[in-house]
Amino acid sequence: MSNIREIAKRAGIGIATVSRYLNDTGYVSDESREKIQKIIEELNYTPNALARAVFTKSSKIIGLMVPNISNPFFNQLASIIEEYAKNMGYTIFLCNTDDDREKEKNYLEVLQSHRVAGIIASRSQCKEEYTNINIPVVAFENHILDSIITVSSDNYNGGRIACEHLYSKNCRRILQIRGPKSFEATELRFEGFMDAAKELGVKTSFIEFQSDFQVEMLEADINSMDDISQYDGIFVFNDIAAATIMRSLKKRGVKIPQEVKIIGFDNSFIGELLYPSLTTINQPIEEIGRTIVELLIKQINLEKVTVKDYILQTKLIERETTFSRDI
Ligand code: XLF
Repeated sequence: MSNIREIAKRAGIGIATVSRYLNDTGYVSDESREKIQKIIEELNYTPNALARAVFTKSSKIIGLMVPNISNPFFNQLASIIEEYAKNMGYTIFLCNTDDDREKEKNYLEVLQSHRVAGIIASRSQCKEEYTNINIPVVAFENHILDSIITVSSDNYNGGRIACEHLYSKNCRRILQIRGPKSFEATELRFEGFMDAAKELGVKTSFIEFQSDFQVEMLEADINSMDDISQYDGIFVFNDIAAATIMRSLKKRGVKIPQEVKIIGFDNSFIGELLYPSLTTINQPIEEIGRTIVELLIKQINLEKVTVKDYILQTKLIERETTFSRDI
């Protein structure tokens, strides 16, 4: 990787002069300034990052990109990652991308310019932007490049389990609330659910939501839904969206679970706080956080990591929203 030495060499100028220029700590002739600036541009480096790199060859900071910080699942995941990273001597630099490609792209530049030791990219919306990155990266859910390791839950099987559970509770007219198409995880949940529904011969309709948690957007999606009373079971692609659906159903006077049974996905902390409490599919969040940090630090330490896809097991957590008896 290029550094101050390389700039000095290419410009044919002493390291001390380059350092003075980068840190703005003394006289540098106009001619030298021009030469240094030209090399910096050729190398595509920001002066600040270079200046810092003089003192710290590699920082002890991990950049954590989360797609939606207001979603309880990502609150939990971030704090687990932070804890594991801290135990390994690293600090987290938190970036909330809002599933927005431009925001993610900008954060990527900021993280590079701060010379972070590694990056965790959750539900990334970028691909080619990662091509020339010289920093270890681990992805959560959305795949980025073949060279980047991806960790995720077994979303396909989770979708199957959700369908089989509703079926076992005698639901025969099921509505599936599907996530945005750019979320690989929820697309797999959808596929797993549909495959199981086909095998069991259950009639399933679906509608697609545009985001996983922006209250106004979810409310708008819900209000545009047709008559929900025709369904006896609903599978929602994550817990926070399930909470919003439950609120809307209750406002319409629909009884859960007597008239309609609901199952979410995540097993984030809100599920137990809801009334009735939410049946859901557990994502092994502790294991996800630990695996991500371990894989990233192995790469930072230049250890060989061969498996490219880590898929962690999902399971059913049964609570009141799918009880057969009254609650
Ligand atoms: O990306 C998916 C969709 O939402 C993620 O695992 C989550 O389930 C978190 O709530």
